Amino acid sequence: MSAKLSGNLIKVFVYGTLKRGEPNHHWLTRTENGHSRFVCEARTVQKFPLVIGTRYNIPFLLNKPGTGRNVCGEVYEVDDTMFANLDVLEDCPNYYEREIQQVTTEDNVSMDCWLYLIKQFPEQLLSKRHLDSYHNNAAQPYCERSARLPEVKAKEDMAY
Ligand code: PCA
Repeated sequence: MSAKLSGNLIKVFVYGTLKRGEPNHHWLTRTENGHSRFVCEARTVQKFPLVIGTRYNIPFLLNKPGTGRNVCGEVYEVDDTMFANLDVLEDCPNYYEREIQQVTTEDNVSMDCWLYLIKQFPEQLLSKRHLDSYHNNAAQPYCERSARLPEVKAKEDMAY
C-alpha cells in the first residue's frame, strides 16, 4: 500500500459552520488544509444544547448531555493534517474542546466521531433556544473570527 493511502483517517462530526453551505465549509474542502471526505449525515445519540451565542452568532454545542436535542450534522473522514487544521479554526482546546461521541444515521448505523463542544460556559447560554440543526441566517448572521473585535476576550464574550 502506498504511504498516501496508509495514513490515519479520523471521523469528525460537524454541526455548525463547517457543514456544507455554511460559512466555514471551505476550510474542510481546501486541499492545502489536508484531506477530507464527506461520509454521511447523522445525529448525535446523546441530546445536547445547540445554541447560537455571543454578538457574533457562533453555534455552540454546550457540554450538558441529556439537555437539548439530538443534533443534526455531517460526518467527515479527515487526515491528521486536516484534523490539526480544524483545531486551528476552532481554537481548540482554548475555545472549543473536542471529544468522541456516538452519532447515528437515518438507517441506524452508529459510529464514534470527534466533535467540537464548549465545556466551560456561562449558565445563561443554556436559556437560549435549543436547536436541532444549525443554519446561518440573516436574522443571526455568523461573524467570522477575523471580523471580530480583537480586544474582547473570547470567553468573557460568551456572556454577552
Ligand atoms: N464549527 C464546528 C463547531 C462549531 C462550528 O461552527 C462545527 O461545524 O462542527
